[in-house]
Amino acid sequence: IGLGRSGVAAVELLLQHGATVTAVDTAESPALQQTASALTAKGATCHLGVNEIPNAFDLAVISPGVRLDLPMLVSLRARGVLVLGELELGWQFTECPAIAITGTNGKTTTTELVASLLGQAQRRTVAAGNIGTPLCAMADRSRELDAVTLEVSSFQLETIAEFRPTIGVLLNLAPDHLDRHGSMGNYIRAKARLFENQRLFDYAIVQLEALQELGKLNLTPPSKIITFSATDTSADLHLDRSLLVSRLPDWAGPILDLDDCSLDGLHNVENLLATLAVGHCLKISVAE
Ligand code: UMA
Repeated sequence: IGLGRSGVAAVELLLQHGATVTAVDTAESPALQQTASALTAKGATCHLGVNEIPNAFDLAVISPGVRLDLPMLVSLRARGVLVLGELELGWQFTECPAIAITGTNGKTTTTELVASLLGQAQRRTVAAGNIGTPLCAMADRSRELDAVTLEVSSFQLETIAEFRPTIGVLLNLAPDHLDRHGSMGNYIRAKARLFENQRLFDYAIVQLEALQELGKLNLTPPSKIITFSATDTSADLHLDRSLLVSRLPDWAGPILDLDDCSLDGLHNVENLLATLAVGHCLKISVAE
């Protein structure tokens, strides 16, 4: 449901794997008609401008922009149809570990930083997800990667089932998309789903202030937690005057002097701290 970038990628992935696919969009426009023609040529059945799906289905895959209370979805659920988001579908075809980054601000920058860090250390990765390339569009190529670096939104996290990043990063939490989620609590609950399938040996890299918010809702990640903060020196990775400092037992001491870098704003300090923490989890050494 939804024929934007995510929906098209999901339809193409399902067709490639032999599924019978009906693609629908509640809107109708010349651009959507072009998209529908291209998908029809590949074997999908497309319906534009519809509010109901007559056929019987085993699975409905929804685009992140589709609200869960869309009447068509409510009726599919009532008919017992399994509803998954595009990210979850992509994950089920992904054959490499995921590093997933979420948070209200800085997701795209940090996803780019992490992908660039991996690239410089000769680790094969692709930046995908909310950043622009849907996971479904590259899942079939994921076997060749060391990890996929995913920017993940609260919309995408709302409809996961088994998605489990080996490293999950939560940058910060501020009110956002409340029209969709209804309340700050629901928004935080959606963001916290990043960690819900993690195992004890996975990593959760979380801004200290955001971790406190998760704690209030009993949503503390079940995995190994590394905290960071640009304003609280009790975090594992923190800012002390101009120094980025680690207090992790196996990486204790100053990491970087910001006086030697051109980096503006505490938000960018936190994006960098989170990226450095990812590098630490992946055992990327400075020499690499
Ligand atoms: N649609 C319906 N019914 C609905 C709602 C939408 O049929 O009730 C249809 C629209 O008519 C449209 C299509 O769905 O044809 C659009 O789907 P979409 O809104 O999910 O957009 P995509 O093009 O698939 O892009 C999505 C993400 N969009 C959203 O989450 C809103 C893109 O994030 C993402 O880059 C892309 O998948 C690839 O993964 C954009 C975004 O704004 C950048 N994200 C939000 C944010 O960053 O704050 C969450």
